[in-house]
Amino acid sequence: MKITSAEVIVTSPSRNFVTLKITTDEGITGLGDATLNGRELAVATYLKEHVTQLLINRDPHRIEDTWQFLYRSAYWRRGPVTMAAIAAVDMALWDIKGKAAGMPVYQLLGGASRTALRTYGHASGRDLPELFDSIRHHLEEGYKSIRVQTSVPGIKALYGVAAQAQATGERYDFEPAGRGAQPTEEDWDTRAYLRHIPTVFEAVRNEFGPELPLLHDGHHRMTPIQAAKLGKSLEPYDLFWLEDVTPAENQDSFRLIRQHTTTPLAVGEIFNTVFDFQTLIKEQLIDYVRAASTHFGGISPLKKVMDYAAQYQIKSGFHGPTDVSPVGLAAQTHVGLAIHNFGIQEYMEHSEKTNTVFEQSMTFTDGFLHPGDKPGLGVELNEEAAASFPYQQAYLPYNRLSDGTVHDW
Ligand code: GCO
Ligand code: MG
Repeated sequence: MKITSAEVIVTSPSRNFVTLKITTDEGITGLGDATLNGRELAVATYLKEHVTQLLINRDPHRIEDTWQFLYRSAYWRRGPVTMAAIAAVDMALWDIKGKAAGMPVYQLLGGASRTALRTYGHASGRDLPELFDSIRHHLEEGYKSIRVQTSVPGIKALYGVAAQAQATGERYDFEPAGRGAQPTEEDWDTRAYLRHIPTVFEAVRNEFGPELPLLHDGHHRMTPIQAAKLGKSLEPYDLFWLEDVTPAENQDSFRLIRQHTTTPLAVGEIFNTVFDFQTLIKEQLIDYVRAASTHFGGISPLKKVMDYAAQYQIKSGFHGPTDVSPVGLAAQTHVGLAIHNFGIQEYMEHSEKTNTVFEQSMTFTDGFLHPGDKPGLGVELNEEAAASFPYQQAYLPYNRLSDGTVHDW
């Protein structure tokens, strides 16, 4: 079999998605996700200008060789743009291999290690009544584990909080606010946040009892010592995990956090390669790997990092927001089903429009995801529908402290 074409398709059903479609001389096609939220066209251009022509005439079965070729021959390694581009090729080749074999990708990765993947959903609210409603709504939808985010008194910022969505009955990121020529600017105050969050978890535990697994995302906004303090103050509420407490470029800083708290830690949604996890895994400084197949170079390296993490009893908690396309989500669902050290899968449900563009065999039943048993990844692109949603410039918001300083997030 030989690759005869590789096309990049940019579509924006409710968010921007970059998809690579590889076609072979046997008529089998494969899809890969190359979406990098807020910097989508950089990856689309990287693929179009520097990668697609290199794929023509290659044997699509040689997934590892193609991965190593793209990673090493570029000379310039790593980084989100490069790794999202390589991820798309890797996923598309696994999709083709699965279709050629007549098997879903998880079978090629060793077969199912469980019946389905437990997920967590995003509950949020501007205040406790709104938050409680949102938690109840998620429980009714079948979710068994819940991420809890709220507004903080004194901070106007609402990232991760479904303020508008509450009013319209939709989730906050179906129609993200950040579309347009400039990113939205938000405000931030870490001390106010640190005072408030333990009171929220206390209230949630009082209302929903001790069993419900609860998660929280700190979005890189704390210093290591502030993170240690938050982890410690949340210990009575027995979190499933506390995510991205501090920017993780400096992996060593997690030693300090770990010395102070037994709250489980999840890190890595913005990581690109195993090297970003090296110290965190080998020193057992984290409990969950948050990588996304799309930003981590695809299915092949995601499987490898999880095998490395398994030696240290670290589990998966792959990044699955709606800016990972249904193709990227499917890719990591196949990995999650196959590996032994699966932990939990983030799941938010894509919008109706997105589901029209990407036809999926994935199912979400009673809080559990399954990628389905169609050969390959189980996602088909409706190109006509994709073409009806042209790209729209969109940025993530960012935040500043009260004195105007740009802050981490
Ligand atoms: C999460 C994330 C997202 C990211 C978003 C950026 O835990 O799901 O933090 O909300 O901010 O994916 O593109
Ligand atoms: Mg996060």
